[in-house]
Amino acid sequence: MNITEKIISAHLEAGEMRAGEEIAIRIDQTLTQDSTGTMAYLQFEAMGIDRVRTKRSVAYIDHNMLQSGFENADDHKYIQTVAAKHGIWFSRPGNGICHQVQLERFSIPGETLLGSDSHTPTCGAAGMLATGAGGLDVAVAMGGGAYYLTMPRVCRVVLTGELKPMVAAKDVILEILRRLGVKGGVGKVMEYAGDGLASLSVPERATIANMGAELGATTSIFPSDNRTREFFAARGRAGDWRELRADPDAEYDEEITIDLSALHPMAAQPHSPDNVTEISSIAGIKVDQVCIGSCTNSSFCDMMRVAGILAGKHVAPNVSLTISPGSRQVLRALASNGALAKMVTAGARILECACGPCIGMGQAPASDAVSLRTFNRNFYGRSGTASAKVYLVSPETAAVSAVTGVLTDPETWDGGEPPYSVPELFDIDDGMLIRPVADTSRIEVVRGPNIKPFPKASPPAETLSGPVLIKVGDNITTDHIMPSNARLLPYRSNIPYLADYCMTPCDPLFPERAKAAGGGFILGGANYGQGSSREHAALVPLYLGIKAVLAKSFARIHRANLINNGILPLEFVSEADYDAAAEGEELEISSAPEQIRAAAEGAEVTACIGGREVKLRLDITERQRDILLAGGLLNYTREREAK
Ligand code: MIC
Ligand code: SF4
Repeated sequence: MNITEKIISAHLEAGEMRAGEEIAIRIDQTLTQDSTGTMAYLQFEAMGIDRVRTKRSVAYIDHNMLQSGFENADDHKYIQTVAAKHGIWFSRPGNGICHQVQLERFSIPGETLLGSDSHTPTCGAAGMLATGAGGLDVAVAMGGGAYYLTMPRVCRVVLTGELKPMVAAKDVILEILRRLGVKGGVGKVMEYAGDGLASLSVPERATIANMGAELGATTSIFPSDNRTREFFAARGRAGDWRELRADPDAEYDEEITIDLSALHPMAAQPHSPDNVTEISSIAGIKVDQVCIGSCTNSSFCDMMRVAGILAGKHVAPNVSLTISPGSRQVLRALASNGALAKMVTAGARILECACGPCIGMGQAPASDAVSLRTFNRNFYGRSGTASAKVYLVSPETAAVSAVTGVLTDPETWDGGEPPYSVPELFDIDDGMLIRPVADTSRIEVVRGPNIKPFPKASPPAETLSGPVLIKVGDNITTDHIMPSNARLLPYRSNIPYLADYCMTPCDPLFPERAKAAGGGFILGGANYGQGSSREHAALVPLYLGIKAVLAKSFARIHRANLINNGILPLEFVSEADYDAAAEGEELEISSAPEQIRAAAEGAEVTACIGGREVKLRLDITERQRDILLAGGLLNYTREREAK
């Protein structure tokens, strides 16, 4: 077996390990972060389960860190108390980015992890089967329920050779994105293998696993080998390590090979992570902002390379450089070995250990600015400045360019690759992690006024009808459907407030139109809903009365979020019907419950758009049929708990 099959077979609760079939796996660990966590815990509470039934569940605060009003602080308090009440670990604000901390402190090779964040696959770097999901799926897993997914195809990614100096792990994943594109990993696990692995540390593997999310992959996974053992030992966790490798005769559905020694520094140009080219072909662009950090590139190693490049240099006058170390452990190590002082002396603006600019929590660039970021997403408008041009690059490229003031190929940097050493044993301090306690009877869950009830789905009406409220193109992201920025993120537990911003990057009038019509339908292109796991991209449309989304195809997590919230994800059988449909046309799906039942048996769904009969696919399992008929996963789970 390959590694993916080994872990899945050890956790299989239902289904057969045949690519494309629905399977259910037992979840060992869960994680939530604050921007999706408030909703996930409200849903968990609604399920009426006292204490989590996983081996370990952790609640992080890392996204909504700017406290420009009471809202975020209230949400932090709610998450801290609700976590304590239900036996969940709590990572306090300041302790770091969820994926970085989870990898450092809690990852265990061979275990499963489900997180309410699309970059949960980061822990695949340590041999975990880690995947992102909507908050409701994570709530169910916290309650001990299995996680349902489509058995992925496994793509073996063979790494050969060794990276040249100043070429980074980021360039490896950018190369894969260049080759496969943002839909290239859909339905797949990217499983890494080959001689080249020996030269990649766990933090470097984490950069690659993290950004596998941008391929649309279910997850990415690395073997647990000597490099992994080193990583665990240095963090005082040798006891958590175990070896995990693919069998020599393991089979794979696909294979690609990357010769590490042939790679050069890359950049993903605006506005998509797969718009990749070699830096040398676009070098010289004047840079206004450089942001180093995020769950992709904020490890100790990343920071040490940056500090080494900045040492004795100064940031160019036209550049604002921000650095966010990924965790308090990283920050403490940088503070004690002097690297932090080098960064500060060079003129870097040090931010807290959090997502920060990656999710638009501050540091929005100037109008028309060029911003180089070591992050994973450069979707239109995500930085908080619509006219900004965001390039995704490695920490090496970012640091070198911050000094020169123009986009610079780090291979041309005089200084060469700065040497640094990794402590054999980090100075460990888990003082910002709060452990769960056994007796929770006296713990009060604190709910601030920003916590509003969330919309509940209901079983489908006999006839679903209404206007086509909007028609959008391919690769619409959840940042389009439910934008996130410093102004909106504080309202993640306030769906009525968020509703006024739904789809506004595509059309500012959408919310008004949806409200005036009392609901209707959304028409999308291919890969609709790519990007974030935010369930708000389904909850807010639910609140606005969206009954179904009709698209050419859907991204995995968003599709599951729609079903979980009782919204039909329908795919056009013929693209000509998508082409012909127009905003404003009336759409009707009659005998909806009956058609949903038939769809689970393989029948097509018939709709009428502007008087034309249109065939749609609703590719659902029997379980998904029952979820849709129950009016969403929460109703379905409650019914089953009651039984
Ligand atoms: C992101 O990177 O888009 C986020 C913010 O981490 C999201 C979660 C969210 O929308 O809250 C993700 O990747 O799932
Ligand atoms: Fe945070 Fe950015 Fe990572 Fe999302 S991608 S978890 S916003 S650092």
